[in-house]
Amino acid sequence: MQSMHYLKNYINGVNCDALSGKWIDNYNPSDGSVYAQIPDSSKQDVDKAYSAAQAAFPAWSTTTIDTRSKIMLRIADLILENLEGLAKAEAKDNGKPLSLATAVDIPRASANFRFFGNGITQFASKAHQSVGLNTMNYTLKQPIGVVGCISPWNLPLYLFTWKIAPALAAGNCVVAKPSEVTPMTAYLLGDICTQAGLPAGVLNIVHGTGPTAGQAIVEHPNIKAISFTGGTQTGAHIARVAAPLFKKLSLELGGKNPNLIFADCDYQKMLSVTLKSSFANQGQICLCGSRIYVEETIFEQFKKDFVAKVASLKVGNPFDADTKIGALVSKSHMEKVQGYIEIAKQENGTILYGGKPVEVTGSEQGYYLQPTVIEIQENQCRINQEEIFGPVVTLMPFKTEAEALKLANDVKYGLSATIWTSNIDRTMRLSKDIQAGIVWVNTWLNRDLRTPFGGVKQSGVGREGGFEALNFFTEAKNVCISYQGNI
Ligand code: TXE
Repeated sequence: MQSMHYLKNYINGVNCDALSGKWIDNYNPSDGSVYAQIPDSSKQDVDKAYSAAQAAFPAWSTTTIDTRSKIMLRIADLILENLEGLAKAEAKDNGKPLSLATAVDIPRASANFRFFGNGITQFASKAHQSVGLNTMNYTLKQPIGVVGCISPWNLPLYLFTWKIAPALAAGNCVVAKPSEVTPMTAYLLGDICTQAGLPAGVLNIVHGTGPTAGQAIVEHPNIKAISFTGGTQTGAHIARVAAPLFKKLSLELGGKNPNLIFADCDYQKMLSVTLKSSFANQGQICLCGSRIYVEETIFEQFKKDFVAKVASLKVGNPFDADTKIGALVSKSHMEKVQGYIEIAKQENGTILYGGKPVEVTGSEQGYYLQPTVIEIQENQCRINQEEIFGPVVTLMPFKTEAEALKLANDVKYGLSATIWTSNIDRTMRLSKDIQAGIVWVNTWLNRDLRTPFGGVKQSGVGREGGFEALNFFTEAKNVCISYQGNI
């Protein structure tokens, strides 16, 4: 029998229980078992975390950049030193293949700290001399104070650290909440931060549900900025709660991203990358290309080749080396995704492959679903308009570039888009006109951390990444000094 893990909040550098003494079950999605309990934190725990952060702020915000940077880099190193354990914890908690957690999630969490640990040393303010008026302006980039970071379950440590690292590097103190569905690696990060020498209270991690612990962070009158990644509906709710409190908000929300495939593309490269952009992480990445549009002349060929490749993906236990598709994150999410497959049938979608749960031997109670490809008749059907966030893609042909663009933009989301073509003029035209924050051409999920990341329309507000993130986590204050004489 497996032993139960009891996770703790990390407040003021100390691991502690929720003040209420209440717990929430944490499931292993690969076999449906409850394997851990997490603190069911309330407003009182968030208040306690805030007080610790506020007390730590004067010292942390005046710590030299060199010292701050060294601590960030030490955290990055320690994450890598603990790669194996963290990757196993992530795979168990989330259901993603261990190979993916090992190759992508945990290295990227380390890279986030390394990037912002180095980045803060390059984050400079500007000076503007007004010649003739005899004034000199300079801009201070000051840390905001105590900020809130709320992250989702799909890329747990990857996205948690993507927020925390720039917030800390910029000199803020943080109250952070990971998703209650995948709390494990955030819990393990607390000890790593202590080992790295992060002073007590600078980072506080509060576990619990969104409507209780998450809402308490958003409602806290003195937590002055919120960086949130999650669903669009939750994002809209957070924006409503935060607006009267005049908080800075960064909202990275859902996506329903088009993948436009033209006949003149590098076909083999497109096929293998499209397989990844459709089903990586069980399709639970906001950047997945879940709407596939293919030029009519190659549509039948693509259908045949793509379905053959999809059929070769092994659905299995996350810990099996050859697993390409692990478990969905939770029972309720599995039911949501299956619900969309039923909707597809009512909408006269043709299921070209998949659509059924998979029983994995030895893990019969796990949440496994076949990768699913559905040919649709109309762009406006629900499965092509709503974020399913699972291993399900839609497929539709187009005749002209203009039609492809219209189909791509005919959706309420605008996070990313992928274009497959060898025509440079087409690339330039479409990249300009596609309504998205990120456009990939002949590639997917290629990320340079210096580049801006975020969406338009209902995919969010604000940009993360590079100096965009450091700008978000600082206030710009202009100082104008009048001087005598000519300089
Ligand atoms: O996300 P939520 P859920 C999409 C995806 C998914 C849907 C719902 O379509 O099916 O969202 O997923 C916290 N105040 N994405 O319900 O609720 C919550 O505890 C403050 C896309 O899991 O948005 C968690 O930490 N916080 C997405 C975080 O918000 C609140 C990734 C995200 O949870 C809160 C995940 C509240 N009132 C889901 N309510 C992406 N953009 O990548 C919840 N939370």
